[in-house]
Amino acid sequence: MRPANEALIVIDMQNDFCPGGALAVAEGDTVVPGINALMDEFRAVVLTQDWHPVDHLSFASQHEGAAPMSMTEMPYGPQVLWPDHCVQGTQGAAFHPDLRTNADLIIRKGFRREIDSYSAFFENDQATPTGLHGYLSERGITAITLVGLATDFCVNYSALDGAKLGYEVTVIEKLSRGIDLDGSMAAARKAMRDAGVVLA
Ligand code: VGL
Ligand code: ZN
Repeated sequence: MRPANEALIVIDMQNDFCPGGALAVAEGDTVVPGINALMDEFRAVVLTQDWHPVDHLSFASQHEGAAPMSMTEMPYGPQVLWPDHCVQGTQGAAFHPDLRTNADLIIRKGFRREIDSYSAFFENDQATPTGLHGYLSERGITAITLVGLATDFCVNYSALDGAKLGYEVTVIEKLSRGIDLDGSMAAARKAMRDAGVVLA
């Protein structure tokens, strides 16, 4: 059993990010058994859930003529336009059916139409908090281990924000899978390393 100051944060293990889903990550489902087993080691387990309104502005469908996986400019900076995914209340937004959901907290993100939210700590404007930092700090948690989907987006941005907030951050790469859009996997691994994140 890990000490009480350590939390496991399971990022976006949802149907839409698994094979057959709207924004499938290759082999995304293969990490479920390992994540389930790891939950037993931690006294604090948090799940995150990508949770978009049907007209979310990160969806290519909301931008006339835009193709999925193309780029746009939002007021807060560049943004990938995704296929519609993780719409609130749909099966696609539900957790993978085999994922253990006996977590202490489920944090939902990306529910504001105008702002996407990759990180579990801050939305993509880098300013709007999700509340996770308040929760973890009130519980005295100082070290976090991240697993889940996708390595190069939500796991990466959560790890970078966690490091910025002063947490000791570990990403377990074999319990995470990436989208790899235009070299985003290599860029994410370098950014995490540079920020002092341990890639285990
Ligand atoms: C994610 C793209 C869009 C993720 C979420 O969980 O990595 N990626 N929304
Ligand atoms: Zn999303």
